[in-house]
Amino acid sequence: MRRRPTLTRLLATAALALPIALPATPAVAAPPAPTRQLSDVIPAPVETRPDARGTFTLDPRTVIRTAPGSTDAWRVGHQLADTLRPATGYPLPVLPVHATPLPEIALLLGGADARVGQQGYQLDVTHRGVTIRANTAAGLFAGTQTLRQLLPATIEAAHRQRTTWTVPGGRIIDHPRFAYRGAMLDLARHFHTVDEITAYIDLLSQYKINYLHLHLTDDQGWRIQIDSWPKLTTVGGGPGTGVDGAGPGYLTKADYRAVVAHAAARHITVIPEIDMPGHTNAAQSTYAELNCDGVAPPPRTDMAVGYSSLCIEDELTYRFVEDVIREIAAITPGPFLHIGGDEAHATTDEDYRTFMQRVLPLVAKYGKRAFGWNEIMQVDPPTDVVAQYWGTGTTNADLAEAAARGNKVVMSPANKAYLDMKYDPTTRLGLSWAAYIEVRDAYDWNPAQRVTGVGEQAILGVEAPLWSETLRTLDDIEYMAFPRLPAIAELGWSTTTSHDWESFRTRLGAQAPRWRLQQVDFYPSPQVPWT
Ligand code: IFG
Repeated sequence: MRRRPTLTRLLATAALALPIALPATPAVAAPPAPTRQLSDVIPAPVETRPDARGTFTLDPRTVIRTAPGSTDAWRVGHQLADTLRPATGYPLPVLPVHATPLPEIALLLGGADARVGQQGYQLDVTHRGVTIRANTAAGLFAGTQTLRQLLPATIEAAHRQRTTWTVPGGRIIDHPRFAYRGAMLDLARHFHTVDEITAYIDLLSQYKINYLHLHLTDDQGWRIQIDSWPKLTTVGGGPGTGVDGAGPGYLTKADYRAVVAHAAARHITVIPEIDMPGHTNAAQSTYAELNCDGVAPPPRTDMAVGYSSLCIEDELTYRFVEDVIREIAAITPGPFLHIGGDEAHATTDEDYRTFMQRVLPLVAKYGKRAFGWNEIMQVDPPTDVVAQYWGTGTTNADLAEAAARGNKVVMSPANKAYLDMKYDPTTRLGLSWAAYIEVRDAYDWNPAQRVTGVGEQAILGVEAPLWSETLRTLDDIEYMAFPRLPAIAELGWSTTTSHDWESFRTRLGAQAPRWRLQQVDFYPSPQVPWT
Protein backbone atom coordinates (compact mmCIF):
# COMPACT_ATOMS: atom_id res chain seq x y z
CA MET A 1 0.00 0.00 0.00
CA ARG A 2 1.10 3.62 -0.51
CA ARG A 3 4.36 4.09 1.46
CA ARG A 4 7.69 5.87 1.22
CA PRO A 5 8.75 4.85 -2.33
CA THR A 6 11.83 2.67 -2.64
CA LEU A 7 14.13 3.15 -5.64
CA THR A 8 12.38 0.40 -7.62
CA ARG A 9 9.03 1.92 -6.91
CA LEU A 10 10.31 5.36 -7.91
CA LEU A 11 11.56 3.95 -11.21
CA ALA A 12 8.29 2.08 -11.77
CA THR A 13 6.22 5.14 -11.02
CA ALA A 14 8.49 7.37 -13.09
CA ALA A 15 8.20 4.93 -16.00
CA LEU A 16 4.45 5.19 -15.75
CA ALA A 17 4.48 8.96 -15.43
CA LEU A 18 7.20 9.45 -18.07
CA PRO A 19 4.90 11.04 -20.68
CA ILE A 20 4.01 13.65 -18.09
CA ALA A 21 7.32 13.96 -16.28
CA LEU A 22 9.36 14.92 -19.39
CA PRO A 23 7.15 16.98 -21.71
CA ALA A 24 10.24 18.13 -23.62
CA THR A 25 10.74 14.68 -25.10
CA PRO A 26 8.02 13.31 -27.41
CA ALA A 27 5.46 11.70 -25.11
CA VAL A 28 5.98 7.96 -25.10
CA ALA A 29 2.80 6.58 -26.62
CA ALA A 30 0.80 4.94 -23.85
CA PRO A 31 0.60 1.20 -24.43
CA PRO A 32 -2.62 0.41 -26.32
CA ALA A 33 -5.40 0.02 -23.79
CA PRO A 34 -5.85 -3.72 -23.36
CA THR A 35 -9.24 -4.78 -24.58
CA ARG A 36 -10.93 -5.01 -21.23
CA GLN A 37 -14.08 -7.11 -21.10
CA LEU A 38 -17.04 -6.76 -18.77
CA SER A 39 -16.23 -10.28 -17.60
CA ASP A 40 -12.66 -9.43 -16.55
CA VAL A 41 -13.83 -8.39 -13.09
CA ILE A 42 -12.94 -10.20 -9.84
CA PRO A 43 -15.21 -11.52 -8.35
CA ALA A 44 -16.70 -12.79 -11.64
CA PRO A 45 -20.07 -11.07 -12.20
CA VAL A 46 -23.20 -13.22 -12.48
CA GLU A 47 -24.24 -11.98 -15.93
CA THR A 48 -22.52 -9.78 -18.53
CA ARG A 49 -23.94 -8.65 -21.85
CA PRO A 50 -21.21 -6.80 -23.81
CA ASP A 51 -22.22 -4.14 -26.32
CA ALA A 52 -19.26 -2.81 -28.29
CA ARG A 53 -21.32 0.17 -29.47
CA GLY A 54 -21.66 1.28 -25.86
CA THR A 55 -18.04 1.98 -25.04
CA PHE A 56 -17.94 5.01 -22.77
CA THR A 57 -14.99 7.38 -22.38
CA LEU A 58 -14.67 9.42 -19.22
CA ASP A 59 -13.68 13.00 -19.96
CA PRO A 60 -13.23 16.30 -18.10
CA ARG A 61 -16.93 17.08 -18.48
CA THR A 62 -18.11 13.87 -16.85
CA VAL A 63 -20.25 14.35 -13.77
CA ILE A 64 -21.27 11.89 -11.08
CA ARG A 65 -24.96 11.98 -10.26
CA THR A 66 -26.53 10.31 -7.25
CA ALA A 67 -30.06 9.32 -6.30
CA PRO A 68 -31.86 12.41 -5.01
CA GLY A 69 -32.52 12.47 -1.26
CA SER A 70 -30.09 9.66 -0.46
CA THR A 71 -27.12 10.66 1.70
CA ASP A 72 -25.80 7.11 1.45
CA ALA A 73 -25.81 7.23 -2.36
CA TRP A 74 -24.18 10.66 -2.18
CA ARG A 75 -21.41 9.18 -0.01
CA VAL A 76 -20.83 6.39 -2.55
CA GLY A 77 -20.63 9.07 -5.25
CA HIS A 78 -17.99 11.00 -3.31
CA GLN A 79 -16.01 7.84 -2.68
CA LEU A 80 -16.08 7.09 -6.40
CA ALA A 81 -14.95 10.65 -7.18
CA ASP A 82 -12.10 10.30 -4.66
CA THR A 83 -11.05 7.10 -6.41
CA LEU A 84 -11.18 8.48 -9.96
CA ARG A 85 -9.91 12.06 -9.53
CA PRO A 86 -6.17 11.47 -8.84
CA ALA A 87 -5.37 9.50 -12.02
CA THR A 88 -7.77 11.34 -14.35
CA GLY A 89 -7.22 14.83 -13.00
CA TYR A 90 -10.89 15.46 -13.80
CA PRO A 91 -13.16 17.50 -11.47
CA LEU A 92 -15.89 14.82 -11.49
CA PRO A 93 -18.40 16.87 -9.48
CA VAL A 94 -20.96 14.90 -7.48
CA LEU A 95 -24.42 16.28 -8.20
CA PRO A 96 -28.05 15.26 -7.69
CA VAL A 97 -29.74 13.56 -10.61
CA HIS A 98 -30.61 16.16 -13.25
CA ALA A 99 -31.48 15.85 -16.92
CA THR A 100 -28.57 17.39 -18.78
CA PRO A 101 -26.68 16.21 -21.87
CA LEU A 102 -23.43 15.96 -19.91
CA PRO A 103 -21.72 12.55 -19.91
CA GLU A 104 -22.35 11.05 -16.51
CA ILE A 105 -21.90 8.26 -14.02
CA ALA A 106 -25.27 7.87 -12.33
CA LEU A 107 -25.74 6.03 -9.02
CA LEU A 108 -29.45 5.32 -8.63
CA LEU A 109 -31.50 3.57 -5.96
CA GLY A 110 -34.29 1.42 -7.40
CA GLY A 111 -35.08 0.35 -10.93
CA ALA A 112 -32.55 -2.49 -11.01
CA ASP A 113 -33.22 -6.01 -12.19
CA ALA A 114 -35.09 -7.81 -9.38
CA ARG A 115 -32.32 -10.40 -9.08
CA VAL A 116 -29.84 -7.91 -7.58
CA GLY A 117 -31.40 -8.19 -4.11
CA GLN A 118 -29.88 -6.30 -1.17
CA GLN A 119 -26.19 -6.53 -2.09
CA GLY A 120 -26.18 -6.66 -5.89
CA TYR A 121 -26.34 -4.05 -8.64
CA GLN A 122 -27.09 -3.49 -12.30
CA LEU A 123 -24.43 -1.63 -14.28
CA ASP A 124 -25.18 -0.23 -17.73
CA VAL A 125 -22.50 1.33 -19.95
CA THR A 126 -23.47 3.30 -23.07
CA HIS A 127 -21.60 5.93 -25.08
CA ARG A 128 -23.40 8.55 -22.94
CA GLY A 129 -22.29 7.24 -19.61
CA VAL A 130 -22.48 4.65 -16.86
CA THR A 131 -25.57 3.93 -14.80
CA ILE A 132 -25.39 1.83 -11.65
CA ARG A 133 -28.71 0.82 -10.12
CA ALA A 134 -29.16 -0.98 -6.79
CA ASN A 135 -31.61 -1.32 -3.93
CA THR A 136 -29.06 -0.27 -1.31
CA ALA A 137 -25.97 1.91 -0.99
CA ALA A 138 -23.98 -1.29 -0.43
CA GLY A 139 -25.12 -2.47 -3.86
CA LEU A 140 -24.13 0.86 -5.41
CA PHE A 141 -20.74 0.60 -3.71
CA ALA A 142 -20.28 -2.92 -5.11
CA GLY A 143 -21.10 -1.57 -8.57
CA THR A 144 -18.50 1.18 -8.23
CA GLN A 145 -15.83 -1.44 -7.38
CA THR A 146 -16.74 -3.22 -10.62
CA LEU A 147 -16.55 0.08 -12.53
CA ARG A 148 -13.11 0.69 -11.02
CA GLN A 149 -11.90 -2.62 -12.51
CA LEU A 150 -13.52 -1.87 -15.90
CA LEU A 151 -11.38 1.28 -16.25
CA PRO A 152 -7.72 0.96 -17.37
CA ALA A 153 -5.35 -0.14 -14.59
CA THR A 154 -3.71 3.31 -14.58
CA ILE A 155 -6.84 4.53 -12.78
CA GLU A 156 -5.03 3.36 -9.64
CA ALA A 157 -2.16 5.82 -10.13
CA ALA A 158 -1.74 8.51 -7.50
CA HIS A 159 -1.01 11.19 -10.13
CA ARG A 160 -2.60 12.28 -13.43
CA GLN A 161 -2.07 9.84 -16.27
CA ARG A 162 -2.41 10.37 -19.99
CA THR A 163 -4.82 7.49 -20.48
CA THR A 164 -7.98 7.28 -22.55
CA TRP A 165 -10.41 6.32 -19.83
CA THR A 166 -12.59 3.86 -21.70
CA VAL A 167 -15.18 1.57 -20.12
CA PRO A 168 -16.41 -1.38 -22.23
CA GLY A 169 -20.08 -1.05 -23.22
CA GLY A 170 -22.89 -3.33 -22.16
CA ARG A 171 -24.81 -4.49 -19.10
CA ILE A 172 -23.83 -6.35 -15.92
CA ILE A 173 -26.38 -7.90 -13.58
CA ASP A 174 -24.56 -8.98 -10.41
CA HIS A 175 -25.33 -10.27 -6.92
CA PRO A 176 -23.52 -12.44 -4.39
CA ARG A 177 -23.87 -16.22 -3.95
CA PHE A 178 -23.28 -15.87 -0.20
CA ALA A 179 -24.30 -12.94 2.03
CA TYR A 180 -21.08 -13.18 4.06
CA ARG A 181 -17.64 -12.70 2.48
CA GLY A 182 -15.15 -12.08 5.29
CA ALA A 183 -11.50 -11.56 6.10
CA MET A 184 -9.94 -11.95 9.56
CA LEU A 185 -6.90 -10.11 10.89
CA ASP A 186 -5.14 -11.34 14.06
CA LEU A 187 -4.06 -8.30 16.11
CA ALA A 188 -3.06 -10.38 19.15
CA ARG A 189 0.06 -12.26 18.09
CA HIS A 190 1.44 -9.15 16.45
CA PHE A 191 -0.38 -5.85 16.81
CA HIS A 192 -1.28 -3.92 13.64
CA THR A 193 -1.98 -0.20 13.74
CA VAL A 194 -5.15 1.59 12.67
CA ASP A 195 -3.37 2.74 9.49
CA GLU A 196 -2.40 -0.84 8.62
CA ILE A 197 -5.93 -2.11 9.32
CA THR A 198 -7.58 0.64 7.24
CA ALA A 199 -5.12 0.06 4.39
CA TYR A 200 -6.14 -3.61 4.43
CA ILE A 201 -9.82 -2.59 4.50
CA ASP A 202 -9.28 -0.48 1.36
CA LEU A 203 -7.94 -3.52 -0.46
CA LEU A 204 -10.63 -5.89 0.84
CA SER A 205 -13.41 -3.56 -0.34
CA GLN A 206 -12.15 -3.73 -3.93
CA TYR A 207 -13.12 -7.43 -4.00
CA LYS A 208 -16.57 -7.01 -2.40
CA ILE A 209 -15.52 -8.40 0.99
CA ASN A 210 -18.21 -7.20 3.41
CA TYR A 211 -17.07 -8.41 6.86
CA LEU A 212 -13.83 -7.83 8.78
CA HIS A 213 -13.30 -10.13 11.76
CA LEU A 214 -10.72 -8.70 14.19
CA HIS A 215 -9.04 -11.28 16.46
CA LEU A 216 -8.47 -8.88 19.39
CA THR A 217 -7.32 -11.12 22.25
CA ASP A 218 -5.20 -14.23 22.68
CA ASP A 219 -2.47 -15.76 24.86
CA GLN A 220 0.23 -13.35 23.70
CA GLY A 221 -1.67 -10.06 23.72
CA TRP A 222 -4.90 -8.21 24.60
CA ARG A 223 -5.46 -5.50 22.00
CA ILE A 224 -8.72 -3.71 22.82
CA GLN A 225 -9.25 -1.18 25.62
CA ILE A 226 -11.71 -2.30 28.31
CA ASP A 227 -12.42 0.53 30.81
CA SER A 228 -13.52 -1.75 33.65
CA TRP A 229 -10.32 -3.85 33.36
CA PRO A 230 -7.71 -1.24 32.29
CA LYS A 231 -4.60 -3.38 32.77
CA LEU A 232 -5.79 -5.72 30.00
CA THR A 233 -4.25 -3.26 27.52
CA THR A 234 -1.70 -1.34 29.55
CA VAL A 235 -0.15 -4.66 30.66
CA GLY A 236 -1.76 -7.35 28.47
CA GLY A 237 -1.16 -5.17 25.42
CA GLY A 238 1.89 -3.43 26.80
CA PRO A 239 5.63 -3.54 26.14
CA GLY A 240 7.07 -6.98 25.45
CA THR A 241 3.75 -8.54 24.50
CA GLY A 242 3.12 -10.54 21.34
CA VAL A 243 4.97 -13.40 19.71
CA ASP A 244 8.73 -13.00 20.46
CA GLY A 245 7.76 -9.97 22.57
CA ALA A 246 7.60 -7.91 19.43
CA GLY A 247 6.01 -5.07 21.20
CA PRO A 248 3.17 -3.11 22.67
CA GLY A 249 0.06 -2.13 20.90
CA TYR A 250 -3.64 -1.96 21.41
CA LEU A 251 -6.72 -0.24 20.02
CA THR A 252 -8.20 2.42 22.25
CA LYS A 253 -11.96 2.65 21.93
CA ALA A 254 -11.43 5.70 19.72
CA ASP A 255 -9.09 3.67 17.48
CA TYR A 256 -11.66 0.87 17.30
CA ARG A 257 -14.42 3.36 16.40
CA ALA A 258 -12.18 4.79 13.67
CA VAL A 259 -11.64 1.32 12.20
CA VAL A 260 -15.38 0.56 12.40
CA ALA A 261 -16.20 3.84 10.65
CA HIS A 262 -13.59 3.35 7.92
CA ALA A 263 -14.95 -0.15 7.29
CA ALA A 264 -18.59 0.98 7.35
CA ALA A 265 -17.86 3.69 4.76
CA ARG A 266 -16.79 0.82 2.49
CA HIS A 267 -19.80 -1.28 3.46
CA ILE A 268 -17.70 -3.64 5.56
CA THR A 269 -19.04 -4.69 8.98
CA VAL A 270 -16.54 -5.29 11.80
CA ILE A 271 -16.87 -8.44 13.94
CA PRO A 272 -14.78 -8.30 17.15
CA GLU A 273 -13.49 -11.57 18.60
CA ILE A 274 -12.78 -12.06 22.30
CA ASP A 275 -11.40 -15.60 22.35
CA MET A 276 -12.51 -17.72 25.34
CA PRO A 277 -12.43 -19.87 27.45
CA GLY A 278 -9.03 -20.74 25.94
CA HIS A 279 -6.41 -18.46 24.37
CA THR A 280 -6.68 -16.27 27.51
CA ASN A 281 -3.14 -16.06 28.91
CA ALA A 282 -2.79 -12.32 28.22
CA ALA A 283 -5.78 -11.63 30.50
CA GLN A 284 -4.82 -14.19 33.13
CA SER A 285 -1.16 -13.15 33.30
CA THR A 286 -2.42 -9.57 33.82
CA TYR A 287 -5.09 -10.24 36.47
CA ALA A 288 -4.10 -12.97 38.97
CA GLU A 289 -7.66 -13.09 40.28
CA LEU A 290 -8.78 -14.53 36.93
CA ASN A 291 -6.89 -17.75 37.72
CA CYS A 292 -8.40 -20.57 39.78
CA ASP A 293 -5.36 -20.61 42.09
CA GLY A 294 -5.13 -16.79 42.20
CA VAL A 295 -1.64 -16.95 40.73
CA ALA A 296 -0.91 -15.11 37.51
CA PRO A 297 0.95 -17.28 34.97
CA PRO A 298 3.88 -15.60 33.19
CA PRO A 299 3.19 -13.69 29.98
CA ARG A 300 3.72 -15.81 26.89
CA THR A 301 5.63 -14.78 23.75
CA ASP A 302 5.85 -18.19 22.09
CA MET A 303 3.50 -19.69 19.49
CA ALA A 304 2.05 -22.60 21.47
CA VAL A 305 -1.74 -22.92 21.73
CA GLY A 306 -4.25 -24.77 23.93
CA TYR A 307 -2.63 -24.36 27.38
CA SER A 308 -4.84 -21.64 28.91
CA SER A 309 -8.37 -21.62 30.34
CA LEU A 310 -10.47 -19.14 32.28
CA CYS A 311 -11.53 -20.41 35.72
CA ILE A 312 -14.90 -21.96 34.92
CA GLU A 313 -16.14 -22.43 38.50
CA ASP A 314 -15.30 -18.88 39.66
CA GLU A 315 -18.08 -16.24 39.59
CA LEU A 316 -15.49 -13.53 38.93
CA THR A 317 -14.89 -15.08 35.52
CA TYR A 318 -18.46 -14.35 34.48
CA ARG A 319 -18.31 -10.76 35.78
CA PHE A 320 -15.14 -10.32 33.74
CA VAL A 321 -16.71 -11.87 30.63
CA GLU A 322 -19.88 -9.80 30.98
CA ASP A 323 -17.89 -6.57 31.47
CA VAL A 324 -15.89 -7.30 28.32
CA ILE A 325 -18.91 -8.31 26.22
CA ARG A 326 -20.88 -5.27 27.41
CA GLU A 327 -18.11 -2.80 26.55
CA ILE A 328 -17.29 -4.37 23.17
CA ALA A 329 -20.95 -4.65 22.16
CA ALA A 330 -21.46 -0.97 23.01
CA ILE A 331 -18.85 0.12 20.42
CA THR A 332 -19.77 -2.45 17.78
CA PRO A 333 -22.63 -1.40 15.45
CA GLY A 334 -22.56 -4.73 13.59
CA PRO A 335 -24.85 -7.62 14.53
CA PHE A 336 -22.15 -10.17 15.40
CA LEU A 337 -19.80 -10.73 18.34
CA HIS A 338 -17.29 -13.62 18.09
CA ILE A 339 -16.45 -15.39 21.36
CA GLY A 340 -13.82 -17.73 19.96
CA GLY A 341 -14.13 -21.12 21.69
CA ASP A 342 -11.27 -22.76 19.80
CA GLU A 343 -8.52 -25.04 21.17
CA ALA A 344 -9.86 -25.07 24.74
CA HIS A 345 -7.63 -28.04 25.50
CA ALA A 346 -7.11 -26.91 29.11
CA THR A 347 -10.88 -26.86 29.74
CA THR A 348 -12.78 -30.11 30.36
CA ASP A 349 -15.69 -30.80 28.00
CA GLU A 350 -18.08 -30.45 30.94
CA ASP A 351 -16.56 -27.10 31.97
CA TYR A 352 -16.60 -25.93 28.34
CA ARG A 353 -20.32 -26.68 28.14
CA THR A 354 -20.94 -24.93 31.48
CA PHE A 355 -18.98 -21.89 30.32
CA MET A 356 -20.70 -21.58 26.95
CA GLN A 357 -24.15 -22.06 28.44
CA ARG A 358 -23.49 -19.09 30.75
CA VAL A 359 -21.72 -16.87 28.22
CA LEU A 360 -23.81 -17.29 25.07
CA PRO A 361 -26.85 -15.66 26.77
CA LEU A 362 -24.61 -12.68 27.65
CA VAL A 363 -23.93 -12.08 23.94
CA ALA A 364 -27.69 -11.99 23.33
CA LYS A 365 -28.24 -9.81 26.44
CA TYR A 366 -26.11 -7.10 24.86
CA GLY A 367 -27.93 -7.33 21.55
CA LYS A 368 -25.48 -9.35 19.51
CA ARG A 369 -25.58 -12.65 17.63
CA ALA A 370 -22.74 -14.99 18.63
CA PHE A 371 -20.07 -16.37 16.33
CA GLY A 372 -17.81 -19.17 17.53
CA TRP A 373 -15.13 -21.41 16.02
CA ASN A 374 -16.75 -24.73 15.15
CA GLU A 375 -15.85 -26.40 18.49
CA ILE A 376 -18.70 -24.35 19.97
CA MET A 377 -21.16 -26.66 18.21
CA GLN A 378 -20.38 -29.41 20.75
CA VAL A 379 -22.61 -27.59 23.27
CA ASP A 380 -25.65 -27.61 20.94
CA PRO A 381 -25.94 -23.80 21.08
CA PRO A 382 -29.08 -21.84 20.06
CA THR A 383 -29.62 -22.04 16.30
CA ASP A 384 -28.79 -18.35 15.77
CA VAL A 385 -25.15 -19.01 16.81
CA VAL A 386 -22.88 -19.03 13.76
CA ALA A 387 -20.16 -21.68 13.52
CA GLN A 388 -16.92 -20.74 11.81
CA TYR A 389 -15.43 -23.94 10.40
CA TRP A 390 -11.62 -24.03 10.46
CA GLY A 391 -11.05 -27.77 10.18
CA THR A 392 -9.03 -29.38 7.40
CA GLY A 393 -11.27 -32.44 7.02
CA THR A 394 -14.44 -33.07 5.04
CA THR A 395 -16.52 -34.44 7.94
CA ASN A 396 -17.49 -32.99 11.32
CA ALA A 397 -20.42 -34.60 13.12
CA ASP A 398 -21.12 -31.70 15.52
CA LEU A 399 -21.10 -29.24 12.62
CA ALA A 400 -23.36 -31.36 10.41
CA GLU A 401 -25.84 -31.88 13.29
CA ALA A 402 -25.83 -28.14 14.01
CA ALA A 403 -26.40 -27.35 10.34
CA ALA A 404 -29.31 -29.80 10.32
CA ARG A 405 -30.75 -27.97 13.35
CA GLY A 406 -30.48 -24.63 11.56
CA ASN A 407 -27.17 -23.14 12.70
CA LYS A 408 -25.43 -21.24 9.90
CA VAL A 409 -21.79 -21.90 8.99
CA VAL A 410 -18.98 -19.64 7.76
CA MET A 411 -16.44 -21.76 5.88
CA SER A 412 -12.75 -21.10 6.64
CA PRO A 413 -11.08 -24.50 6.11
CA ALA A 414 -7.48 -24.04 7.30
CA ASN A 415 -6.05 -25.96 4.33
CA LYS A 416 -7.90 -23.74 1.84
CA ALA A 417 -8.63 -20.32 3.36
CA TYR A 418 -5.95 -19.71 6.01
CA LEU A 419 -3.86 -16.90 4.51
CA ASP A 420 -1.13 -17.44 7.13
CA MET A 421 -0.25 -20.74 5.49
CA LYS A 422 2.92 -20.66 3.41
CA TYR A 423 2.43 -20.76 -0.38
CA ASP A 424 5.12 -23.41 -0.58
CA PRO A 425 8.09 -24.55 1.57
CA THR A 426 10.17 -21.57 0.39
CA THR A 427 7.74 -18.88 1.63
CA ARG A 428 9.58 -16.65 4.11
CA LEU A 429 6.47 -15.89 6.20
CA GLY A 430 3.66 -18.04 7.53
CA LEU A 431 3.07 -21.47 9.01
CA SER A 432 2.44 -24.83 7.38
CA TRP A 433 0.60 -26.98 9.96
CA ALA A 434 -2.58 -27.15 7.84
CA ALA A 435 -1.12 -27.18 4.32
CA TYR A 436 0.93 -25.30 1.80
CA ILE A 437 -1.67 -23.16 0.00
CA GLU A 438 -0.78 -21.96 -3.50
CA VAL A 439 -3.28 -19.76 -5.31
CA ARG A 440 -5.01 -22.61 -7.04
CA ASP A 441 -5.49 -24.45 -3.70
CA ALA A 442 -7.23 -21.35 -2.33
CA TYR A 443 -9.47 -21.15 -5.40
CA ASP A 444 -10.28 -24.70 -6.44
CA TRP A 445 -12.79 -25.78 -3.83
CA ASN A 446 -16.54 -25.41 -3.28
CA PRO A 447 -17.65 -24.13 0.14
CA ALA A 448 -20.98 -25.99 -0.21
CA GLN A 449 -19.25 -29.32 -0.83
CA ARG A 450 -16.43 -29.09 1.69
CA VAL A 451 -18.04 -30.71 4.74
CA THR A 452 -20.53 -33.56 4.53
CA GLY A 453 -23.94 -32.39 5.67
CA VAL A 454 -23.07 -28.69 5.36
CA GLY A 455 -24.62 -27.64 2.05
CA GLU A 456 -25.48 -24.39 0.30
CA GLN A 457 -28.45 -23.53 2.54
CA ALA A 458 -26.45 -23.96 5.76
CA ILE A 459 -23.62 -21.71 4.62
CA LEU A 460 -23.71 -18.01 5.51
CA GLY A 461 -20.49 -17.51 3.54
CA VAL A 462 -16.71 -17.76 3.55
CA GLU A 463 -13.89 -16.05 5.42
CA ALA A 464 -10.11 -15.83 4.92
CA PRO A 465 -8.33 -15.68 8.33
CA LEU A 466 -4.83 -14.16 8.53
CA TRP A 467 -3.11 -15.14 11.79
CA SER A 468 -0.15 -12.96 12.69
CA GLU A 469 2.35 -15.18 14.52
CA THR A 470 4.86 -14.57 11.71
CA LEU A 471 3.65 -11.21 10.38
CA ARG A 472 4.97 -7.79 11.44
CA THR A 473 4.15 -5.20 8.75
CA LEU A 474 1.54 -4.20 6.18
CA ASP A 475 3.85 -5.62 3.51
CA ASP A 476 3.68 -8.96 5.32
CA ILE A 477 -0.14 -8.78 5.41
CA GLU A 478 -0.26 -7.94 1.69
CA TYR A 479 2.22 -10.67 0.73
CA MET A 480 0.12 -13.37 2.40
CA ALA A 481 -3.27 -11.98 1.41
CA PHE A 482 -2.52 -11.24 -2.25
CA PRO A 483 -3.26 -13.03 -4.51
CA ARG A 484 -5.20 -15.55 -2.39
CA LEU A 485 -7.75 -13.17 -0.80
CA PRO A 486 -9.36 -12.42 -4.21
CA ALA A 487 -9.72 -16.19 -4.68
CA ILE A 488 -11.75 -16.50 -1.47
CA ALA A 489 -13.68 -13.35 -2.37
CA GLU A 490 -14.68 -14.90 -5.69
CA LEU A 491 -15.76 -18.15 -3.98
CA GLY A 492 -17.99 -16.05 -1.73
CA TRP A 493 -19.52 -13.87 -4.44
CA SER A 494 -19.57 -15.67 -7.80
CA THR A 495 -21.68 -18.57 -9.03
CA THR A 496 -20.45 -22.14 -9.14
CA THR A 497 -21.09 -22.16 -12.90
CA SER A 498 -18.56 -19.32 -13.36
CA HIS A 499 -15.95 -21.16 -11.24
CA ASP A 500 -13.04 -21.81 -13.61
CA TRP A 501 -9.33 -21.77 -12.71
CA GLU A 502 -8.14 -20.83 -16.21
CA SER A 503 -10.49 -17.84 -16.28
CA PHE A 504 -9.63 -16.82 -12.71
CA ARG A 505 -5.84 -17.04 -13.14
CA THR A 506 -6.05 -14.87 -16.26
CA ARG A 507 -8.24 -12.27 -14.57
CA LEU A 508 -5.96 -12.39 -11.53
CA GLY A 509 -2.87 -11.77 -13.67
CA ALA A 510 -4.49 -8.62 -15.02
CA GLN A 511 -4.82 -7.26 -11.45
CA ALA A 512 -1.03 -6.96 -11.12
CA PRO A 513 -0.70 -3.49 -12.75
CA ARG A 514 -3.36 -2.23 -10.30
CA TRP A 515 -1.55 -3.74 -7.30
CA ARG A 516 1.80 -2.34 -8.45
CA LEU A 517 0.27 1.14 -8.65
CA GLN A 518 -1.31 0.70 -5.22
CA GLN A 519 2.09 -0.59 -4.01
CA VAL A 520 0.57 -3.85 -2.84
CA ASP A 521 3.44 -6.18 -1.97
CA PHE A 522 1.85 -9.26 -3.51
CA TYR A 523 3.34 -12.73 -4.00
CA PRO A 524 3.98 -13.25 -7.74
CA SER A 525 2.79 -16.84 -7.81
CA PRO A 526 4.26 -18.92 -10.68
CA GLN A 527 0.73 -20.27 -11.23
CA VAL A 528 -0.52 -16.90 -12.53
CA PRO A 529 0.20 -15.18 -15.89
CA TRP A 530 1.00 -11.73 -14.43
CA THR A 531 0.61 -8.88 -16.94
N1 IFG B 1 -5.03 -22.29 15.13
C1 IFG B 1 -5.47 -21.31 16.13
C2 IFG B 1 -5.09 -19.87 15.87
C3 IFG B 1 -3.75 -19.71 15.16
C4 IFG B 1 -3.72 -20.59 13.93
C5 IFG B 1 -2.48 -20.33 13.09
C6 IFG B 1 -7.67 -21.30 15.05
C7 IFG B 1 -9.17 -21.17 15.20
C8 IFG B 1 -3.81 -22.03 14.38
N2 IFG B 1 -6.94 -21.36 16.20
O1 IFG B 1 -7.17 -21.31 13.94
O2 IFG B 1 -5.06 -19.16 17.10
O3 IFG B 1 -2.69 -19.99 16.03
O4 IFG B 1 -2.58 -20.92 11.83
